[in-house]
Amino acid sequence: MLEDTIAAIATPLGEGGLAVIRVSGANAFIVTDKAFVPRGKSSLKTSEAPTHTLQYGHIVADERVIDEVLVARVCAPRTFTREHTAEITCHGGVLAAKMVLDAVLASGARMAEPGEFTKRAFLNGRIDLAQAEAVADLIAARTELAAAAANEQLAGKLSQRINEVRDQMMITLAHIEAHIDFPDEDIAPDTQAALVQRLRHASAFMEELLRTANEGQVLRRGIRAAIVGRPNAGKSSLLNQLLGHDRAIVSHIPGTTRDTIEETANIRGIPVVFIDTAGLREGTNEIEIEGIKRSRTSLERAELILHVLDNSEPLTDSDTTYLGEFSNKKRILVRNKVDLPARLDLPALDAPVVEVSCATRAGLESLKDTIKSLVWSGEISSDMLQVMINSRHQDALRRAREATENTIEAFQSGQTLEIPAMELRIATNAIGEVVGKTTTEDLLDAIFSQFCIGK
Ligand SMILES: Nc1nc2c(ncn2[C@@H]2O[C@H](COP(=O)(O)OP(=O)(O)OP(=O)(O)O)[C@@H](O)[C@H]2O)c(=O)[nH]1
Ligand SMILES: [Mg+2]
Repeated sequence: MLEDTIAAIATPLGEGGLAVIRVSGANAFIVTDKAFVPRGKSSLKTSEAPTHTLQYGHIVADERVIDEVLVARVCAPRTFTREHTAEITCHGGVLAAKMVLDAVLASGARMAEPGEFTKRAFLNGRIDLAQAEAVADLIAARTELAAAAANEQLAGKLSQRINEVRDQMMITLAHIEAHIDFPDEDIAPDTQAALVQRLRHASAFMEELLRTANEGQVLRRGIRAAIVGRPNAGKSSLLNQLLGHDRAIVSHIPGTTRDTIEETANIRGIPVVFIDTAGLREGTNEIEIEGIKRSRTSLERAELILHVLDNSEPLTDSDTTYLGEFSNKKRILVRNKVDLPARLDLPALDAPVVEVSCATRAGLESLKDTIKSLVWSGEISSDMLQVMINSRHQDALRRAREATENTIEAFQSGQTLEIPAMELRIATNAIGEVVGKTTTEDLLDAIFSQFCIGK
């Protein structure tokens, strides 16, 4: 598969000033030559141009000029894929880019699969698996913080630490295996103590990384926060204030919101998907009943609940019911309308209470702080950003840690050396999965198919 030359549009589909068609593979320049006619005195064919230069000319198909373009020639190995790469910059617009791509495909390139450029970068050893995943994270990042974390991973900070520990574990394994091969020599007690010490160190390191899993997930996926409460409490007003624009209809008529409305906001660097819902009550008509059903579904799927209460009205029986109902969820009680005379008597509950006014914007910043502190354990130190693991890493590290603990135990209970050796082999394989030292074709497919085409 690495033999053929692949091509794809690397820029988003849609209208834009420019679009880029990327061509990568051993024949990238031969393929491009067939579609590209240099123009002007100093322009050269792609195959004849010096590396890292731009050539001006036309893309031609069936002797017809399709577009006026600039072609970059970038020779292996100093490219993203480590293969010869031509990048054709043409006019933006879905049709122009598509016609240039078609011309390149007709000249002998194959349409790239999603993530195939990045996959080649991995297979050719330019980046490891954790870094490849960071490319996808970077594209998907919705906040600067998420992008910063992805950049650190792309730069290899996580990989570096993983590799250091894995190396230590491999040395230990080699040591044990040497003793299996020469059974006459026992491992000296102080050597064994040193080996155990090294494994303890590795295990503690994995434990530390595993602690970033939650934050890693939060940054990558964002969290879902449902805004619920009885009709007219000010849920839609709160959504609008948190988003900073008038997304949902607000009115004094109870039951305004029927359908659920979802939109992402950047809350202190964390992508939060806010879901405005229909006010909870015994529905009076078919549409409202359906709306309330949807509110309930959103509620179940949400990781956080913002329960909005009207500070200017006394608590009703249904409020009390809902307060009890949501008590098993991570939640914030939002006392809205504090600009009006207070008539709400809220019982003491085990949840943070924040007073806000959507009319004056009072309390909104402190609500954002509360949201952040609930979903983020501790401070977002720049140190943590370097190593925000994802769920695949989490799974691999859990297995690696467990096998490391088993190794220590087997050692200490004086089992024959085959047992700790076997456990330690499992552990090194598992930790190697993070950076792709141990992989399967299925795993690679699963990872790279999540990419967009052209990346
Ligand atoms: N004085 C005051 N009025 C508010 C405040 N927040 C919302 N309101 C008013 O309360 C009414 C209801 O607001 P909405 O945001 O539509 O309430 P909701 O909870 O989405 O209502 P439903 O969609 O019907 O369930 C509107 O007239 C808002 O202008 C506030 O902080 N202070
Ligand atoms: Mg509403």
